[in-house]
Amino acid sequence: MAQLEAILFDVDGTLAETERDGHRVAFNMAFAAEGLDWEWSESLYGKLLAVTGGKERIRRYIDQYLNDFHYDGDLDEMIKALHLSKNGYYAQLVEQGKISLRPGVERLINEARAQNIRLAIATTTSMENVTNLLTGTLGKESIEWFELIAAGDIVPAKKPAPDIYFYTLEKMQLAAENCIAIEDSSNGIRSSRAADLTTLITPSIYTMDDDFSEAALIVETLDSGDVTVDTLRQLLDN
Ligand code: XBP
Ligand code: MG
Repeated sequence: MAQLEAILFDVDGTLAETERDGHRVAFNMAFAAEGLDWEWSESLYGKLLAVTGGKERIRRYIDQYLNDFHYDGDLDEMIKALHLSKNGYYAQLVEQGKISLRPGVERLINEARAQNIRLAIATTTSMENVTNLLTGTLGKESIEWFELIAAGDIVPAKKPAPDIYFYTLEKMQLAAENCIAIEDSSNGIRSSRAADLTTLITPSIYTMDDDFSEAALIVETLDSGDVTVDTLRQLLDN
């Protein structure tokens, strides 16, 4: 019988509703600071979320929505700088307390720690966004609660590719059958399932209508679904 050894958390949409009022707002702040008249509305951002990774998302926007855009310099460098600036604004928003954890996240983390379940983060977002979010919501020491934070460009292919989960399992010397992934999106569950991980879904604002047919369990939030460590153990047994 499989034993629950570790919980692997996605970040954006899963730990917190970061996209609409966090990353999106920060992208717009970075565009304005650069003198660009780009403005990502809530609905446009929903479409752009099909692309994972902030740098990749900016590039998709330029390719798909800005037919007349021409940049004389190195576009890769320009995107990199914009993205860095955006992450700076995101950090400010987190610091100002504009983003809080979703219901039940802190409770489940505490419960898992009390039972010596290993914890990790497997995300597409940049490392600094993860550490800023953890510090801003759970306190600085919480970074140590996670044995591994696998983030951003650490793997070449972002979700929905399974690379970030393969990387996490390998680094932690874990078998997929002994872990649960917690995700909020179809890109996330495609990634976790391709790595053979039993996956619990808590849909977020932008992902309510995603395809979650591969989920072991779908709950509105960890609290409303009464998700405990024992719930996760039962999912592995099924
Ligand atoms: C979500 C993402 C990220 C964020 C923005 O990843 O796709 O790109 O939207 O963060 P996950 P960056 O749900 O796996 O955490 O700008 O740092 O990419
Ligand atoms: Mg997510």
